[in-house]
Amino acid sequence: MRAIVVAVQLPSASDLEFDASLTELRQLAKTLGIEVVGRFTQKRASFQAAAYLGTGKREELRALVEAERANVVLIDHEISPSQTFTLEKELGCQVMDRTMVILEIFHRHARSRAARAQVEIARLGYMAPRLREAAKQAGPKDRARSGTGGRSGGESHGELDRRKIRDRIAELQKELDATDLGRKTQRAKRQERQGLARAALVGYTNAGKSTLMRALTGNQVLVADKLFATLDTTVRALHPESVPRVLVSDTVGFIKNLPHGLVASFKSTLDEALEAALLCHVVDASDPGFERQLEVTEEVLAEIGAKAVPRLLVFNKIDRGGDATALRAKYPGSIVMSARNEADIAKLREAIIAFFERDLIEAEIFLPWSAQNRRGEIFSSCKVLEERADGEGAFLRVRGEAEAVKRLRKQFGRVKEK
Ligand SMILES: Nc1nc2c(ncn2[C@@H]2O[C@H](COP(=O)(O)OP(=O)(O)OP(=O)(O)O)[C@@H](O)[C@H]2O)c(=O)[nH]1
Ligand SMILES: [Mg+2]
Repeated sequence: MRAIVVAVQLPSASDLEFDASLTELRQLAKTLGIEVVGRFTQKRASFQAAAYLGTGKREELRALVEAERANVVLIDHEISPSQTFTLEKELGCQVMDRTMVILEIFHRHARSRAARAQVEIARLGYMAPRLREAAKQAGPKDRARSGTGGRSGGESHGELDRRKIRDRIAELQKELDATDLGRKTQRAKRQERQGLARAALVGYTNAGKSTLMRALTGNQVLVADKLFATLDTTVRALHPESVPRVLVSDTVGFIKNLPHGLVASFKSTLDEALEAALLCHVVDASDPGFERQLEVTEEVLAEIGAKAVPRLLVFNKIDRGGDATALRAKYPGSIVMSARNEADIAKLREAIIAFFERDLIEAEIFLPWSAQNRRGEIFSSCKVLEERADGEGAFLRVRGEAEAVKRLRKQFGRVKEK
């Protein structure tokens, strides 16, 4: 596929922002295996109502499409179904807007049943008005012709499609509920994880979340230099294990103008992760547009109700570029690092553990000689700082999560709190 990327620059968009967005669209295209052979832009006060670009510009673009033998035009905004149709007719090639490109990537990368169902729901929501437009464009002739099909009398094309889509979405929703992410299982899982220390890696797509997940947990999650490599949330404990034991989750990445349907449909996947007590917001410090990416991520987090969760800002890929000193000065408390550097990974790990250690308490537990077979319980739920023994048994000074220590205290009566 050969593509031309096209965008209207509105007065509200700075040159820097505008260029960064088009570069990103190129990357999105690359992720889909589309070769970008040209770039075409226009400055306008607003999008042209009928066809996004002005009349003269559409002529120019048509010539460029022909000259470059392009077979698709990628628009860096979400445009209406009728704008898409008009453009396709005039340009004589396929037209995909930014939303459709992103949906297509999600569609191709979705592996699990849950992710597939979520993406399809979003795609159907996007397609519905476009099918309606197609039916409208096809006109009454087509309507009469397809009227000979098995459709019950009186129903227009549009109505039928709408109903079909509604039914399919309901079906997918049911399927989604039945998967691992189904509400019941989810609730059970949540209960299981309640009281456990949990951190989630969040951030713009391609920032390095999965790479850090791998480094922190030893889990073989997919790392790839493409956008939206990760669609499913994975949860693993820090490895080697820490006290307290910390569960880390890797999540789907965000992007500017993330289609609304996608945000909504991925909310259930994200919800689980966002119940974390700590969000490690990973930022690609080597990207010149990192500040905008940081903002976008914060906007999406606010949109899905995670505004108040404590953050650990992680500036990654510093080996590729970026000004570490400036970042540290501007974002106090942040971590500036490279996933390629083991000492940096250790630093990140320590910062995560330190966050949860604040909630730990210390206590002394008495374990009589007769109960030595239960040592394992203590060692697995707390960190044993010190141990001494007398004629009756062992005294263990432990540090652990308040819940765990209280439970031990109940079980092993004679304890002194510190
Ligand atoms: N040079 C350099 N490359 C990195 C670093 N961290 C990650 N990468 C690379 O960046 C690319 C994206 O990494 P991922 O871990 O897949 O990014 P992600 O945030 O999970 O991306 P999505 O799942 O698509 O949202 C991969 O090619 C990684 O090898 C780093 O610190 N330095
Ligand atoms: Mg990833």
